[in-house]
Amino acid sequence: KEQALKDFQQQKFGLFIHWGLYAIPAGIWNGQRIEDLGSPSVAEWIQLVAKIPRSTYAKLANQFSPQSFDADNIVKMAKDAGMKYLVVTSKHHDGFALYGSKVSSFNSIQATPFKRDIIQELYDACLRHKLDFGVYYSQNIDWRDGSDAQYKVTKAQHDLAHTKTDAFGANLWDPSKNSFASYLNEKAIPQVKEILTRFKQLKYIWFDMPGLMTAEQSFRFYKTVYDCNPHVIVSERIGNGMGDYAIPGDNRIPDPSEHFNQPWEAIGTFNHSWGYKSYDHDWKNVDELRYWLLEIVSKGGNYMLNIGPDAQGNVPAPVKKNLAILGKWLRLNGEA
Ligand code: FUL
Repeated sequence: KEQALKDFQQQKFGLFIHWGLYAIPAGIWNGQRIEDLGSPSVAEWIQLVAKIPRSTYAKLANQFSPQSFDADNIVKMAKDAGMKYLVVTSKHHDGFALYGSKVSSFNSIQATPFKRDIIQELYDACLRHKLDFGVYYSQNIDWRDGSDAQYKVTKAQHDLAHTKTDAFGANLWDPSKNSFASYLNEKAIPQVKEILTRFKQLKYIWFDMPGLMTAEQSFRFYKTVYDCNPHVIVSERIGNGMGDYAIPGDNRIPDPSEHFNQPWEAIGTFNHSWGYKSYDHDWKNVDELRYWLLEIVSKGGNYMLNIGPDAQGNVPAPVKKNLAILGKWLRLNGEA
């Protein structure tokens, strides 16, 4: 694992991909923009913000058929931009898996007319083009199957087990009827095992939003990963201080006084959303990208820059253009 972490620190620049059913509404529900409905106003949170019932949200899968999706094009775009690794959402907070999971049929093969394994295709393309590969996995928040993410345990239990009673991200509008424990046993842990067993060359697993998870629960995830593949490195957001690398925050460059005891990775959006948002055209220009990359890398971190493909699988044109220019500049300076 030490070597894996050293290798990670050498990578410097990576591509983050947020993609899923939320690319279809693209920030608008029943004619209303997400910021007019509540917060957070990132497009992949539409289900929570618009309080969409689980059965209604699941119907989006019937429309998911991204005919323009081409894993090789995306991976080549990342490579030409000087990126050395890629991390893609295998399951975000909505509970939808972008690979053919045997654990839950709410996935890109069984639930959609597309019937393709997006994670497998990106994984294969990364191996072909020699880019390191990782997945994001939302271990705690699962609006479809994760009940209320333990929110309704009694206040006393909260005080005993946690210092926080924060409901942020919990499904309180239409939680699944199962318990959070059964979600862990029957979905999250088995899916993590499935991913680790299937994608043998996986380098990173990017857990996120641990919320009210206990140390025991975070540890279960850590041990599951370790037992399947001890070389895989784990993001800080597994919770309870158990990650292998630190993340200074969403869209945040640490200031020079901040010290990390671990390798770290700053993550950033290209506009103001992780998932595709049809009306957000405020893309970072090339100078801004250069600034973020230089600031972060000169302070010793990695920069993982996000894209959100649209519902057809297209990467927005300004993203492609600016990445190509940035890559050219890096090559001219011998950095890519
Ligand atoms: C957050 C998530 O809630 C966002 O949707 C996104 O995945 C970002 C990278 O992490 O906190």
